[in-house]
Amino acid sequence: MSSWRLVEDDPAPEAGPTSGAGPTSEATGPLGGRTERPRTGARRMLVVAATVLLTLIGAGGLAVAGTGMFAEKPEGCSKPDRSIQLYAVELPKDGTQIRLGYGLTPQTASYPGPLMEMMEGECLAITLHNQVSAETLAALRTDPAHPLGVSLHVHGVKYTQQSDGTVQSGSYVPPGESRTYTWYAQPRNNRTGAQGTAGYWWYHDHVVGGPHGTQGLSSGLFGGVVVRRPGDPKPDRTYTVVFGDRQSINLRRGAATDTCTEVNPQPGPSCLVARKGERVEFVVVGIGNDMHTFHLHGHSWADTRTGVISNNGQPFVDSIPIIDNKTLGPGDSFGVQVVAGDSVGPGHWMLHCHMQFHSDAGMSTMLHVLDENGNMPPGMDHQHGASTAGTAGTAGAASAPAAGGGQHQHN
Ligand SMILES: [Cu+2]
Repeated sequence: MSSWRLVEDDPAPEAGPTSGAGPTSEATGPLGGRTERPRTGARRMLVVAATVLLTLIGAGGLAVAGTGMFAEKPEGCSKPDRSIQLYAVELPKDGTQIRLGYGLTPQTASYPGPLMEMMEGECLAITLHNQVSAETLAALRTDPAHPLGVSLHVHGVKYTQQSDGTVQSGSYVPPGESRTYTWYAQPRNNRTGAQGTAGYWWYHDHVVGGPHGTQGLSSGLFGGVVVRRPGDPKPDRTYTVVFGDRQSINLRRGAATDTCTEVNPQPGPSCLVARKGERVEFVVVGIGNDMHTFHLHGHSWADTRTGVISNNGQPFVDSIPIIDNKTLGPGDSFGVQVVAGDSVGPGHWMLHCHMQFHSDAGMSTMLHVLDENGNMPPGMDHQHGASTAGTAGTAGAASAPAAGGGQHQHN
């Protein structure tokens, strides 16, 4: 059996007290154990004893992983507290764009995928079933030598390499197959210094199209993750809002970002709706190549882990900024909680990227805040167009006709 071995080199003792450049105080290795010192002058030396490891890289190679060479589950996670099934499926195309989605059932797959909610300390096993055809995955592939599959890669929580969701580690799922990924929401530990994992994160494919899952991301394989602590405020509703390339919100732009109907609007990735007084949570994620800013009209939040201040009896904490706009780069995620319509009332509240050419190109949607009974009071007109070129004038448009061009108007 091969192994990598990292040999920590001690400072050369005969070199004298003044000649040793660089840090010389590290008399012990990271684990406190003194090691044999090859006096090579190199501060560190990687020893590759054999090349068998290379044979582990590739399809099926890590099947040996469960045998104990690697721990399959992170420390403290010897047995999953909960198991769920997740399906990767192909969804109807958006124009010519292939769309994929994750779902707790194949029928409910969407982009973004389902919110993964965990409590700190919890260990979650997710079995991913790849129902996307080889043909579709091949169409998304940028390199004909790249393997076909989908995966599940998560940010923020703990996992071993077998749950990394990459080709490099062999932790992906070929078409028609399944694989179980294990996530551990490691709790804060003051004794060990572990910071904990509570917060807002996300998951995504890391395999479709190429080694970084770029085509999986741009096709819809992503979703939000929330790790809570006991005592965290519980939202009434959570929406995952993913800002991406081509001025997109959840891969949609313009009128497609808001498909709420006046009667019985169905909350979902393209319909953000709440009743006044409800605690609404947004899991905000950046994908792609662009910077964005997340702005919500009429509402503000604390720039903290949860978006709220745990005041412990102190009503004001001036060291924590209260904001209504937050910058988001690719791979970033954060969460906020707001009380819908608090002090501002029901209405159609814009939610948009504040990079002006993004919002002008259609990177803008609405949070529809109804009254406590679920009605929109009279006089709350709004309209939005299917603008992709920034040509639609919106000022003074309250009386514009509701028909045509993807425009609609709610009263
Ligand atoms: Cu933007």
